[in-house]
Amino acid sequence: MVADTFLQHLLACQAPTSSEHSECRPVQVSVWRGDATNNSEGEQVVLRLVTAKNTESALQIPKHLGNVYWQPSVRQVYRQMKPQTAARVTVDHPKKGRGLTQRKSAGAGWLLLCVVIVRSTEPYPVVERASEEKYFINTAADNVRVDFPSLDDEQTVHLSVIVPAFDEETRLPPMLDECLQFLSVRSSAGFLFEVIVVSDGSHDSTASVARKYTARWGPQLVRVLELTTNRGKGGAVCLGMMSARGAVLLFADADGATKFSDFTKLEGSLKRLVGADYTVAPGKVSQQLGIVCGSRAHLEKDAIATRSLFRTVLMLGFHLLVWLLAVRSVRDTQCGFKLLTRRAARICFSSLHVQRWAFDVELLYIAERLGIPVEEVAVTWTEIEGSKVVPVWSWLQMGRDLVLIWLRYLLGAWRLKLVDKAE
Ligand SMILES: Nc1nc2c(ncn2[C@@H]2O[C@H](COP(=O)(O)OP(=O)(O)O)[C@@H](O)[C@H]2O)c(=O)[nH]1
Ligand SMILES: [Mg+2]
Repeated sequence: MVADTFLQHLLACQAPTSSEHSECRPVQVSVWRGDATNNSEGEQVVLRLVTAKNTESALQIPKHLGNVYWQPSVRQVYRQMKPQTAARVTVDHPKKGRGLTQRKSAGAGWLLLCVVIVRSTEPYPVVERASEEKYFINTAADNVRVDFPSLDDEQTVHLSVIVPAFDEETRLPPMLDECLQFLSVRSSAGFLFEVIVVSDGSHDSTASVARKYTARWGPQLVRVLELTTNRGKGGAVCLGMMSARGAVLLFADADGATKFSDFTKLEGSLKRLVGADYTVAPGKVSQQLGIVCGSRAHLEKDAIATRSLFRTVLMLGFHLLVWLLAVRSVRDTQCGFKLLTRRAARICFSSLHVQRWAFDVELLYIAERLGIPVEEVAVTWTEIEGSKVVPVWSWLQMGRDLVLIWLRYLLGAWRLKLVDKAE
C-alpha cells in the first residue's frame, strides 16, 4: 500500500471528533521514510495524534495495517482537512523512527557540548599575576618597590579595605577621603587598617591619583596595586584580597555609593555571626568563617518606582536567574560593599573563577555550597554618576556568566579548591 492510501485510511480511522479539535487548522501530516521490513506484520507502530491545543494521544495502527510500508520517496504530505477534524499526525516508529533518531542526535549534541565544556575548562581558577603586579610603590619613601604580602600569611592589621577602581580618577578621591577620615579616627585606639586601591588597567590617572594618598597617608595605610591589563571588577577584587593583611576584609566600590559610616552595621553583623569582635580579637576572628553583605534590597520598591519599565524587567529577570541558578540566601548579590573574615576570603577567592560583574554571585554560591555563614545588612546607596555598567550589554554579560556558573559547576567543569590551611 502506498503512503497516500495509507494516510487516507489512517485519517478515516483516526479523525478526531471531540470538541477540543474544533479550533484546529489545516494540518501537517508527516510520513517518514521507512521500509517494508521494519513494518512487517506483527510489529507495533505507534502513532501520535497532536491537536492544535497540543494535547496528545498515542494510537496504534490497526492490526490490518501492519504490513503497510512507506514509499521511500515520500517524506512529507500536506493535507487540507475540515476544521472540525483537523489534527497533526506524526508517525513515530519505535525502533527506527525519525523522531527517535532526532531525539537521539539532540541528546548526542548536548552530550558533546557538555564534554567540550568540561574538557576545555580549567577546574580551578588560574590567577596569573605579572611581576609588576606583585609590589606597590612607596611614594612616601623614594618610590621604592615593596612586595605585597599573601592572603595565606597571618593577619597583621585589623581591617583591609579593597577598592576596585577602573578609570576612577574623578570618583575615587571623595570616596578615599571619606573612608580614610572615618578609619583614622579609630587609629588612636590602636586600630590598624589598610586601604588597597586596585587600579584595573585604568586608562586615566587613577593609579597616580591613588599613589598621592600613599604619599600623604603612608604605605602602611594606603597601597596601590596597579594591574597591567583590565580584568574586570571580580579579577581586581580577587587580587586585592590576595594582597591584603587584614583579619577582616571589606571590598567597597570606588564611587562611594555607600556611606562609609555604614561599615559599622557590617561590623556589628559580623560580630554576631562569628561571636567575636575583630577589633578586640583579630587573630581569632581571622580564623572564623563569615561574610556580611551590604544590601540594597530594602530600596527595591523605590528603584522600581524611579526606573524605566525596561530596566525594572532586566533587574527582576536577573534576580530570578540568580535565585534559580545560584544563590538563594541573599537578596541583593551585587552590592559593592561586602565584609569577609580572612579565612572566608581565602577559601572563597581561591575558588573564584568569574572576573567580571557576576563574581559576587559566584562568591556567594561558593559560600552557600561550603556552608559559610552569610548575612545581609541594609545599607544606604546613592546612584553616583559615571557608572561603568553598560545598559543591556553588562546585563547580558551577567546573564551569560550566571548560566555558565550554574552549568560549569553542575558538570564538574569548575570545582571548589580545598586550600584551607587554617583548618
Ligand atoms: N576593577 C574593575 N573595577 C571596575 C570595572 N568596572 C567597574 N569597576 C568598579 O566597580 C565598582 C562599581 O562600578 P560602578 O560603575 O559604580 O557600578 P554600579 O554602581 O553598579 O553602577 C567601581 O569601584 C568601579 O570602579 C572594571 O572593569 N574593573
Ligand atoms: Mg556605583
